[in-house]
Amino acid sequence: MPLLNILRYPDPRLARVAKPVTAFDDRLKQLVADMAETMYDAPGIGLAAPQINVAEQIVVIDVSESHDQLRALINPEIVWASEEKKECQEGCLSVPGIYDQVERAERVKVRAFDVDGKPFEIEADGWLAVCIQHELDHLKGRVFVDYLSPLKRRRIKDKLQKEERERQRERERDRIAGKGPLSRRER
Ligand code: GNR
Ligand code: NI
Repeated sequence: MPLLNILRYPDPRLARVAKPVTAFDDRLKQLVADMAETMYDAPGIGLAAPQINVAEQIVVIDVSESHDQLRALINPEIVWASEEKKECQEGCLSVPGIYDQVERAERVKVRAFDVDGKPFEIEADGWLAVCIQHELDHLKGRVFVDYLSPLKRRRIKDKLQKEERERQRERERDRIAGKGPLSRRER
């Protein structure tokens, strides 16, 4: 199964609002399997479809250390969030190398469908609650840096754009040297 390429901030495709899934078919199951593999490989505790350039409401999450608690959330909705908030250090596979504090609801209740179209609910706290809110933001076109100050956001954008230009230069150099395109692992 192929690893999927993860878009990096500030790619405008990360800012699109994801559409609901309408067909619970083999294509969806394959996509979820590929997203899970990509998430574990990264490694990350969650991945939302917009991050792999699919503008649909699909999320995979596994906050366990044993990597055996995979959940797929299709068309998820937060139906309740606690008044109590907490600050948490967040990172994002689409914002590599950047970590900062974000305020989230301490507990949430989320309603979603599994890959077979069966509805379920999760009441979450701890890392799972943080991750659910982070992933559902991706479906709305939001990334955690949107909660930071304009100054911090500007610095993060500049840093990642500089890194992107550097990667492009390297690709160009390798192309001229006659090497093939790099695999995701080498990038
Ligand atoms: O792997 C991830 N770790 C993480 C840590 C703190 C808060 C949120 C996250 S989600 C992130 C993976 C990711 O970018 N999902 O969209
Ligand atoms: Ni993320």
